[in-house]
Formats: sequence, C-alpha cells, structure tokens
Amino acid sequence: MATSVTILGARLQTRMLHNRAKQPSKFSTSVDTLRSIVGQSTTAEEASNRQLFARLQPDPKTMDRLDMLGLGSQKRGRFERKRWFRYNEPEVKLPHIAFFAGAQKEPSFPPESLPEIGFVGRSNVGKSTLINQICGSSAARVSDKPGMTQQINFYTAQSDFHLVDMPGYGFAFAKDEERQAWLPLIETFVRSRKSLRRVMVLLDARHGIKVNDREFVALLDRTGVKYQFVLTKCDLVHRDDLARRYKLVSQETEKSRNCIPRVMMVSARHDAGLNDLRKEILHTCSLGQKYLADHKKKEAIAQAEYMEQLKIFKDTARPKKRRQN
Ligand SMILES: Nc1nc2c(ncn2[C@@H]2O[C@H](COP(=O)(O)OP(=O)(O)OP(=O)(O)O)[C@@H](O)[C@H]2O)c(=O)[nH]1
Ligand SMILES: [Mg+2]
Repeated sequence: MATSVTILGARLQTRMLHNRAKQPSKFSTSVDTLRSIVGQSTTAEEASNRQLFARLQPDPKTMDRLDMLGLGSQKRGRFERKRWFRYNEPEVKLPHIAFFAGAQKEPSFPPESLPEIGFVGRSNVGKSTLINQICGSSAARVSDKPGMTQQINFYTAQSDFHLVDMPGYGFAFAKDEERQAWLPLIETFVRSRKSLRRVMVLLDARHGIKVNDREFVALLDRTGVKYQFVLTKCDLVHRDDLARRYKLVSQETEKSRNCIPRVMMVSARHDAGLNDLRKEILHTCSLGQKYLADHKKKEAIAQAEYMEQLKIFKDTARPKKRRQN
C-alpha cells in the first residue's frame, strides 16, 4: 500500500514539473534579446556556425607560421610527441614609452607633433597589455575588469612616435549608453588627427569579428583612415582554430580599401608574434632605417638556422604509429 502511494506521488510530481516546463516563464528572454546582451549568436545558429567553423580547412602555410612563432595552444597528451619548436627570432626593440597626455574631450588632445598609431577594440581585448608588452613597459594600466581605460591615453616613445590607447567599446552586460559612450570621442579623434598613421583594430582570437567591431570598422571606412586587424590572446586558442580564425579574418580584409591585408597574430602572455607587430609599427612610422638597419641580416641567419633544425627534426622524427584494427 505504502509503495503504491509513493509511486503515485512521484508520478504526480513528474506531471506537475512537465506542465510547469510547458508554461512560458516570465523570466524567459527571446533569442534576439539574448543575442544583443551577450553580443553573439546563440542556439541553432551558433551551433551551425561552430560546425561550419570546424569544417574550415586550416591553411598549411599558416600552420607552419604558427609553429614557427609559437602561436596558438597545443594540447600535449602523455603519448603525443612535441611536434614543433620555436624559431629563435632576433628581437626588434622599440623604445620605452612614457605617458604624456590623456583626453576625455577633443580640446584636450595634444598637438600633432609625431606619427601616431592607435589601438582600438572591444573592452578587455588586451589593448593596454599589448602596448606595454611591445615596448617592454608597464606605463599603460591593465585590468581583468572591462572598461579600465576611460580616456584616450597618449604614450610617447622617445619622441619618435606616439602610441594611443583608446577606451574599449561594447563589452557585454553593460547598458547600451555605457557601451557606446566612448564611440563619439574615438570617432572625433580618428576624424581629426592628421598624424594618425594607422589604427590597429584588436580582435580576441577566440571570438573574431563581432557586431561592434563591424560597426567600428564601418566608421573607420567612412573616415578613410588605414586600419589593420590584430588577433590577440592567441595563447588561448588551439592552433588549428587559430589558423581557421586567421583565414576568416583575412577574408574580411578584402572588403575594404582602407584595411591592410596583413592580419597580425599576437600573444602578449607568451611573447609571440610581437616582433611582427613592432616591425609593422616602425615601417608605418617610417622608422625602419633607424631601428631595423641590421635586423634583416640577423633575421636571415636565424631563419636559415631554424630551417636547418626543422629539417633534421623532421628527418629524425619517428612516424606516428597507426592503430591496427
Ligand atoms: N591569456 C592572455 N591574456 C591576456 C593577453 N593580453 C591581455 N590579457 C589579459 O586580458 C585582460 C584585459 O587586458 P587589458 O590590456 O586591460 O585590456 P584592454 O583592452 O586594455 O581593456 P579596456 O581598457 O578595459 O578596454 C587582462 O587580464 C590581461 O592580463 C594575452 O595575450 N593572453
Ligand atoms: Mg585598456
């Protein structure tokens, strides 16, 4: 008797739960709202996007380059051999930077005395960290919390050029007006500065180009300023996925005449890919002669050494054992 009552009770409870699940909850949000809050596609669309992304074939040349520079993470299990080693790149040295001006309004912009390189991107994408890392400095403030940089900060590099750290746009879970607060200031800056040689648009390598990035890039296209994509935090992405992301973003560069077709990949944490960015900055500011005079020779020697080591490594590497079924 007691057991039948318990079974009946359990069935009733399951039915009630089932009915409750069928009723629309007052807290349920539509997919669109969720998308606008999180700033990314969800449910079915997301799943299909992920599947499409995984089906993309990484380019072997890109994979070689990632191996060479030590970009992208690679899980190494107990039985997996280390398949790559890093190229011993001669370091390109940028001068130390020092903070020299901060602006929350146009009248506070400093005079346009030197060539400028701007760093923009979503909040927390790693702008300030990257500026510090490429110059071996700690002048720019970094934080885990999005929205740390609250004004346009100008850093001077030994009176040769300026690096400009901009506030981040569009972090998730912020109110719309907060999200867009810095855009007018950044737009004014980008429109008015004749000395602005290039804008580095930083993209988190895990996420690629988001809606806010597209909006911002459209703004840059309207102003006619040259910009270049930089994939950041590459240490957090698996090497195959990084090569896929690189392919997708490279395709995006073809859409605009103002976009530089070379996509940069960096990891401030692993100090990888930074030399390429340093060189790009120096060439853009016409400082190649001053800073890179004997670099090409050193680079050629280092690359030849790397290729030799790689050949020996490949010749001596044990072929992978195939499982016998
Ligand atoms: N794993 C990893 N983390 C990074 C890298 N670069 C930056 N971070 C981390 O990302 C967080 C945000 O870095 P910030 O440099 O403050 O980012 P930001 O874009 O300047 O942020 P806002 O000023 O808020 O717009 C910090 O916790 C950094 O340590 C990277 O290359 N790899
Ligand atoms: Mg910052």
